[in-house]
Amino acid sequence: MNKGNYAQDLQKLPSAITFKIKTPKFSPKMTKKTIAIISVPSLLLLFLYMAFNKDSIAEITPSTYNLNKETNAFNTLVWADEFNGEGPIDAEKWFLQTQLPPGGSWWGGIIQHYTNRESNTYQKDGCLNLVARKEDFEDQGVLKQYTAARLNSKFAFTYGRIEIRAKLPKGTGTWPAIWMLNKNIDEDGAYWDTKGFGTTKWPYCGEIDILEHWGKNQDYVSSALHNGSSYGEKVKNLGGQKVDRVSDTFHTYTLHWTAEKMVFSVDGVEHLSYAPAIKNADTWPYDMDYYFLLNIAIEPDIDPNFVESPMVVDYIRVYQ
Ligand SMILES: [Ca+2]
Repeated sequence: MNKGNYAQDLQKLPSAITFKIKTPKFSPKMTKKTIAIISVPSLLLLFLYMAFNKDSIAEITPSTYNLNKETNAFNTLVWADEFNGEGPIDAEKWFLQTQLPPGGSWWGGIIQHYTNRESNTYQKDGCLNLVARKEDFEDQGVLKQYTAARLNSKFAFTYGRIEIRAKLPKGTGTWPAIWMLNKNIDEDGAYWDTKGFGTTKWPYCGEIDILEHWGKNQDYVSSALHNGSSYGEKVKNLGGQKVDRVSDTFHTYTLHWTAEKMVFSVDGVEHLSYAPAIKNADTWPYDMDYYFLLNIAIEPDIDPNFVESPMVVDYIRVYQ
């Protein structure tokens, strides 16, 4: 969702992540015996680490992945919203993010306000309705011509099978997304940041785009991973597929997320699998808690005849 959206922030980021390794400081009083006591177990640990690491690299093969997949069946429902209420969304499960980023515009040149009003987000007939509208609306001293909403889940988790049944809005210039961010993202106004978890800048925190749809490319749904190794012009971990009448019929969007890989599919048909050969802080910041975001962005090329269009979500379910 944030693809290429943080150009200004990125300029402030260091060109590489560096790790400082603390070396023990030996005082003149330390004897050779002391040094031997410290270094012998250290060398043993290093040897064991190398031996173990070699084995674990050898273990990751397609055949053993299937074995892991079996053990990662994820059949226990741990969190869900079926959207069975009427009216406002469940405040115990969702936070409506409205605070504008510095400068007064959401990243990527999108032009809507995100509001916490029921007219943009409500439950009806067993579904969430997240509605993008053309309307003048002033908030935080800024007048805009479009409104929508940006939900943050108050539930965050690591690994699982995620199922979302949804219909997407229609219209050139609409950009709906159901995605995830690391709980540790440093983003003022985001739910987990307001709870004190915001320590890490995008893209190093990590992002998981379960589904995105651009109204200008109707019925093509895509998924992507953003992290220290893939962002902005460097984005390479993406995939998508054509889906039948994505705005008029419900489809089930699934992410299967294990310690080994992520697999994205629609109605059981895969379109992206992500399993970097080398997993490190840049390629795989995905052994940590993530939360859901649902939003509809409005791009500047919005159809001048656009009035309103909803993202309708029947359910979101997380199995572990
Ligand atoms: Ca439902």
